[in-house]
Amino acid sequence: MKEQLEKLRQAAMDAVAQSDDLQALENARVRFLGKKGEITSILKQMGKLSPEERPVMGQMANAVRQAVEESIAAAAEELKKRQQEMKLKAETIDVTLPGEKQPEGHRHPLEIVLNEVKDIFIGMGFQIADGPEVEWDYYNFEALNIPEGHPARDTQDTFYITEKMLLRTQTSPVQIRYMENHKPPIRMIAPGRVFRSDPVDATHSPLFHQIEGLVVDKNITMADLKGNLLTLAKKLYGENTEIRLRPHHFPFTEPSCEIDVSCFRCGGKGCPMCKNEGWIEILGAGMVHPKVLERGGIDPEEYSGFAFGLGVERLAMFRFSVDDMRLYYENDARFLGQF
Ligand code: 2NL
Repeated sequence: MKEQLEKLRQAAMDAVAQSDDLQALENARVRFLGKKGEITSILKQMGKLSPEERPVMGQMANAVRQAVEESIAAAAEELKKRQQEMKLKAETIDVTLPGEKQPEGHRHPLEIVLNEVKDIFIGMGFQIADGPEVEWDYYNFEALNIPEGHPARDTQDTFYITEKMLLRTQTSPVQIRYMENHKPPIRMIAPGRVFRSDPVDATHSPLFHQIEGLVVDKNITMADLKGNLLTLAKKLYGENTEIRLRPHHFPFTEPSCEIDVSCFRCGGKGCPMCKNEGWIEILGAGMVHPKVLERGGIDPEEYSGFAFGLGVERLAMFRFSVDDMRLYYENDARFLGQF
């Protein structure tokens, strides 16, 4: 029995030493110390021993049980500690590791051009203003000297919401509102979305972007218009750029003109970009009509002003040599990724 106990002790210690997780350790405990365990069975056999042997063997068996119990407890402690360490290690975040590189986005080409133009005007001392895209007929037409019955009001071109409410067809309503709230001197631009019920093609879209500008002060003349817009053209297309004013008509300006810039591709010699004209139209402009100043609450006897409007899509098409405006709205990443 003594030998048997010694063997069992050794076997139990080996089993404990080989347990590399808590479940294996528990299995070892059951195997040796459980109700039907190998050490437990030996203890049950004590009764069969002679009275002289009993205390000696009993003591020995208890010592073995105690040693195995202690070694299991120590091993359990150790395993729990190791488990905790492994858990902590797995959860460790190395803050010095470089981050995962995210694919870079791109600014939308219309946004690029818009920001460029805005920056130029900010540099020239203009304020930037905006206003509602859903407008009253009054601000979009009436205040701009486009009375009822005028062809510009045609329901074919304008998205009406009610008889008196519409999607603005130009950003001019922002300037009217600005005049209502600001006294001259006024130097401002109004960039934004405008809406016209045009069928979509390479150069038309029902939603497009405009930048309109307004300057009002005492003694503003056509020379101010020309000087400011020449500066814009030079900053956009380079110092050697020239402009040319052609007579035109807008209901809200008098006189009115369209402004061409000398072709930034060929410098004016003629090329496919300017269709051999040497000039490219980029702006509409004029001296603010006295009736429009009046509607803005400004006395046309005391003040005068000039105004202009340009299409952002058109500018961006020239800028990036894109010949179909629809590309700007399709959000094809292969297109947008080029800017
Ligand atoms: C164009 C023409 C233009 C204006 C817009 C304007 C605004 C007020 C008063 C007078 Cl509040 N005029 N805006 C003036 C001339 C031309 O835009 O071809 N845009 C793309």
